[in-house]
Amino acid sequence: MNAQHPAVGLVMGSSSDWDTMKAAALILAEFAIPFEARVVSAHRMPDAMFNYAESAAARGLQAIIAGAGGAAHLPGMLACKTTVPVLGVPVASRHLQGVDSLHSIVQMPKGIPVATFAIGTAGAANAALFAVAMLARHDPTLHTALEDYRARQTAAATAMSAELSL
Ligand code: RP5
Repeated sequence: MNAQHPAVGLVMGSSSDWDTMKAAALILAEFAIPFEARVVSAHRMPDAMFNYAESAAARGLQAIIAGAGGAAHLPGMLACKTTVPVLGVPVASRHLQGVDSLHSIVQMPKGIPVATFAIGTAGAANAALFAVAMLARHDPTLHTALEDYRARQTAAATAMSAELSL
């Protein structure tokens, strides 16, 4: 992978989504995946959103992780304009705690898929891990790193039994 050219686009509807989407950025950084992070608001900058989607493939993006809250149209509208896989992250909203975001992202019409993850930081981290898994299919070094990540997770969970004391 070329460190100068992002392989993953990490976009969000507002800088207020960054606290959540940072969980994806941390995973991508951990795996040394070149990525870019941008605010691309579906409602406040629709022309920029379409331009981002339309240029994604030519710029070499292999996945777009898109997070938004409330009327979370960003992932779906990006997916309408590109065949680069879009991974949608519902950001927890103030009034409906992200159930609105989840429904907005997951209920895509047949023909335009958005891979939809859990609400909040777990979803953001898992979207990044999913992107890592996609890239690892053609990158043996990355595949080994992902296997190691899983092994460390298993070891940490296995060690948890020792914490169960009265
Ligand atoms: C959405 O509206 C954004 O994705 C964000 O989750 C939500 C609130 O945005 P701000 O009002 O904080 O900018 O478009």
